[in-house]
Amino acid sequence: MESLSTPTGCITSSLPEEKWWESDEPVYQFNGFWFRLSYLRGVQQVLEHFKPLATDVILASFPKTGTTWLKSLLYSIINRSSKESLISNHPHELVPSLELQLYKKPQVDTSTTEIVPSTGTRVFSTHIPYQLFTDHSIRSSECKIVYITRNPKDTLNSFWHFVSKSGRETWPLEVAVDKFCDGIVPFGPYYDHVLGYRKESLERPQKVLFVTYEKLQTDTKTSVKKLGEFLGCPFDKEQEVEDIVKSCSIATLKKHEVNKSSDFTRWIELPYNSFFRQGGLGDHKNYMSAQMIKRIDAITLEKFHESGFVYGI
Ligand code: PAP
Repeated sequence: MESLSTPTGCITSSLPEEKWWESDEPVYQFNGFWFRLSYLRGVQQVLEHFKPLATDVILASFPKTGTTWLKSLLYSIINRSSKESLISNHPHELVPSLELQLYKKPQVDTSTTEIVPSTGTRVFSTHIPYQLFTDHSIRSSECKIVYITRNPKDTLNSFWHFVSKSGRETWPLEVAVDKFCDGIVPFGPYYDHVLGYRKESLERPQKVLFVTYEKLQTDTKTSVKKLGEFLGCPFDKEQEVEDIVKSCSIATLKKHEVNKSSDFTRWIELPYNSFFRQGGLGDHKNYMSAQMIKRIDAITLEKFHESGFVYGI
């Protein structure tokens, strides 16, 4: 495993560099995956210093695959009566990202009580690919991991809208498709990211639960019950499940002032409301040409279907 530490402290000088979006900072390739410089430092800190507790729950995902939704669900499942918390806190503040929030600054101490909720179960999120974690991190810990993935075309479509909304120059969809297919997007390649966690979920199903955005959409109640069982906090009242499904729905979350706010968050230079858009299935069809869809499907066939994972087309 390649290390990021260098004597000069210039962590990117030896890493391959690519432009993924003309006006934005480049991405750097580190152990097969691409990162923005502003994320790389946090990633490095997490990989070197994060020591999970056996009781921790880690929400892992590729960007734009349903992280915000699953944050609200996991927080609610673990803490049960969480409606009030969801009204006044953005899901990304209830479940902080290891590399984008907690380890962005050096010398973070994740044992502080500040991030330990009443149940004592800490929930963190990460976009770091499973392949990058060493044996002394989340791999060997007893902690549980819930990974969410989403159809590649909807993932890219959501990512493209998110980037375009950032208010700087637009990211032409043709370029976005090109970069996504080449794997050159932050935390990409998407396909390797998904397959890394999927493999671990097949080998260690007690440790890693693999969830899809589509299943979560089509049968949210069953998915919530399954999450409760996996996390060791099953439901005995149907009403509790229904309440959680409702309070975490995009329609409900979008109504809260904190989630409507156009103020910039403290952890990323984007408004709070940019994490909630349409929240449906198949929206890529409204934006991508038949040729773009065909191109992504061909890669999905090769990377997913040919490895036995029939998903995403
Ligand atoms: P992140 O990786 O930056 O945290 P993430 O939350 O994974 O983003 O993805 C955002 C997508 O989830 C958006 O999808 P869209 O662009 O296709 O609409 C967003 O609308 C959707 N989303 C956010 N909250 C919910 C929710 N409660 N239910 C369903 N989808 C949601």
